[in-house]
Amino acid sequence: MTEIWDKIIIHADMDAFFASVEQLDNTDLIGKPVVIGSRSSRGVVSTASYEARVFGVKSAMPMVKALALCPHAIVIPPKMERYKEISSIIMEVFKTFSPSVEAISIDEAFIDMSGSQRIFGTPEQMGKKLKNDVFEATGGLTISVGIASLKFISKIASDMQKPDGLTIVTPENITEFLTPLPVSKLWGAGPKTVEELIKMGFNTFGDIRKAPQKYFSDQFGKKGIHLWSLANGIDERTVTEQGEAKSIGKENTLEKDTNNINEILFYIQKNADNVAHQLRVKFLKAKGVRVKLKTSKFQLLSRQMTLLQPADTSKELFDAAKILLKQFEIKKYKYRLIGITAFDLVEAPKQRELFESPQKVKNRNLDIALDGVLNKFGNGAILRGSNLKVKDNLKYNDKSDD
Ligand code: TTP
Ligand code: MG
Repeated sequence: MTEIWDKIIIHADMDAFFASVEQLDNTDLIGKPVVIGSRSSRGVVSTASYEARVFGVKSAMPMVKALALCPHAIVIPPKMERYKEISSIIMEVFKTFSPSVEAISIDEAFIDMSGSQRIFGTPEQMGKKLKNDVFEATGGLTISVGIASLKFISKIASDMQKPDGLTIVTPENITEFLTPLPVSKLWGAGPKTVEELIKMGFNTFGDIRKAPQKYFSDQFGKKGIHLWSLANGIDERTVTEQGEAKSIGKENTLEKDTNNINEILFYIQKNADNVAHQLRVKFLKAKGVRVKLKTSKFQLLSRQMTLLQPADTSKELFDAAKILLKQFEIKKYKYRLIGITAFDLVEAPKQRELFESPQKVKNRNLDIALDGVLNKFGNGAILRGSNLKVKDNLKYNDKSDD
């Protein structure tokens, strides 16, 4: 295979991830049916080793049912910290292949290898090297890899020959690959949509391809166009590196509900400090700001805006939030939760001062001074003088939503 592909996208996903880590850490478990989850009557299966899957055990199944299917299963409670550690190792391996890595869960990512054929060789050589490097770096874990010129096809492909699979779909083979696939493989079609499609007589991608696009948009609206496009091998999506941080937010649940504007501003300011700090640490700027209020009756209200310029200082976020607050009918309700989120994140240029007004540089310098204190003593370390009065109303104060 010597042809050069226009785009090469890898999707890589660890095999029976949590269970395989347990087998790696305890060789007595190798070859045995291992089920991760709590044994309690309401416990749910996180995942199962392939030895347990033979009995029908799978993720999200009640533990009681799993043990009925496989009574000799070895049940192990999850060790999240350990799985996260291994996750970082595999993500590091991915980054040695391409700067463009989009992690989509703890054990899987897209890697954009477009234009790398001269360095890494054919897609097959890339896949083999990736599997080998993950195996070596983790001390013996296997990963399944799918490679295609379209994102969603690489995702379907990585699942085709699990465990320890390598599935390559060349651009010429796309139609042949997609035609027999069941509609349940359509990315974005939930169980309800799948049921509807089957009822309408669409069992495979091939069935969908025979229908005109208009039929799908009439039946399902925008989503219909998306599903029809996938079935036809059309997918414009690219690998987005910032996959892990699409937004950064901070919110507080209060001890006592309030609609006092000064109190609300206090929490907004405090959260803006925190969010701006996180943005700067990650060298990101936000193009949008959202304010979120939850009423005493748990109704969630939110307002958002696009900023004139991407921002990463507390003052800029706070100023935007103040404008947004005017759009709520504040006095109409009392609030139990107050939050601010920065979204539409872009990478911040490193030499930003060169292009900024003296006032903006001053804002940033104040924020950077706060960063120093926060880094050294943790997030609770500093409160602005104007904010000290109301801090007692905090129930628990640290919920990030990024
Ligand atoms: P998956 O990649 O979906 O599953 P897996 O790695 O266990 O198995 P496969 O070989 O089919 O990829 O999810 C990764 C981990 O996320 C999984 O090991 C446990 C966890 N998880 C849950 O806790 N609950 C769930 O419902 C699912 C699907 C996964
Ligand atoms: Mg997996």
